[in-house]
Amino acid sequence: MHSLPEEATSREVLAKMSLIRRFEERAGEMYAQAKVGGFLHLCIGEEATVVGATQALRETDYMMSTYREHGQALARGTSPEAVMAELFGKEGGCSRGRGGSMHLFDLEKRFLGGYGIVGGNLPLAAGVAFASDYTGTEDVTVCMMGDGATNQGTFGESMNLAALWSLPVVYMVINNQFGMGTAIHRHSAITDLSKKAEGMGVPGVKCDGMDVLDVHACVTEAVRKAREERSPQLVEAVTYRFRGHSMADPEEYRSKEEVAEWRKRDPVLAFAGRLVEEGVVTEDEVTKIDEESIARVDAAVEFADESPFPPLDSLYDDLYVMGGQVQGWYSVDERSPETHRGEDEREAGKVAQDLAEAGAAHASDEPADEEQDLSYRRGEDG
Ligand SMILES: Cc1ncc(C[n+]2csc(CCOP(=O)(O)OP(=O)(O)O)c2C)c(N)n1
Repeated sequence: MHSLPEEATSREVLAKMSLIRRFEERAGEMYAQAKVGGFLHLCIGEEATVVGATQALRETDYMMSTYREHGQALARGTSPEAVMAELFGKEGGCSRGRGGSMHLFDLEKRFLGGYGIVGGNLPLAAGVAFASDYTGTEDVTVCMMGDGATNQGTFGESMNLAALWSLPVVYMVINNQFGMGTAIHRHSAITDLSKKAEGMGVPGVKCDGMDVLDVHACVTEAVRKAREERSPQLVEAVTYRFRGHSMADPEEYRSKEEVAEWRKRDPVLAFAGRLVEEGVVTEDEVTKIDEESIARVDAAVEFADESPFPPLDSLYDDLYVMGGQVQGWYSVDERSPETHRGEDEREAGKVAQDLAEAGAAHASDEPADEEQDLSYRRGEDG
């Protein structure tokens, strides 16, 4: 058993886990009230993995995550207001309402997202680590993924380059034991994921993802090796998500008994219990910390409610569109200097409507294939 950190740190760790728990619960409620659109993936049950890892980083280190990343942003120090407003798609959000739940981003906190593509963040993290190395800084990048992401091609590609180029990166698998509705033993030939990158030259360790101190100890050592020895590392934190994959998950792939069994190891309650047992805080103080978290989240919801939606005429701001490489009604034609259809959207007025219609017509030009699996169009894949 790891010994507790000093009192102030112990309280900070509990407060962060408690804030994440209360934030996620409320985010789920806001989704049910249709204040949040698109998909919503909660990390309830996984708080120890997020906070244990974040506490191991310097302010100047980078962190990247998946679409299940509200906790990471909060733990990194993005305000609950900015995260909640982003979920609401509002201008006050950390991605100015453009990203939503899956695309939180906060450069100031060196939190580089928020990625909806499973495994898509892995090579990007290698790139960030390469940049740190190339520019001669001591910064380390921690890149988180789920167990399902370890089956993506990007996993092998990224591990190989990280080892080949001695990149200062720690890849962290938050193994919640399911990729959507598929249990790990049904999706991965190797279930000890800490070993999965060994053949590519990246050594790994496994830690107890329900124990914030164990996660912290493992990630701290991995970060040290990445920083000082320029040796990329893999950390597997074994945990469990207490809620469904996303808000639209009937959870038919696991039993209520299994969930109840894991809930007995609730990482927030376990850490609070330990602090009380060792006399660091009283039970009343634990209640107070919880109440403060609820109040922080209340304020975040109020802020998000009051924040405006982004102005309609900013719709095309910040879009990066290639030239001839991307064929489509929306692509920018770089072959001649004058303004083309769609490039001057602020002055567009009615043209915007014409363009939307042209886009729709273009899309419906595709021959329909009756046999095609259209489940993604019904939004079941998120
Ligand atoms: C490249 C890609 N394929 C499929 C999906 C659909 N999808 C969304 S989440 C998910 C499961 C990923 O599971 P895991 O990596 O274990 O992360 P977790 O959701 O458990 O945190 C899948 C297959 C996607 N977003 N991206």
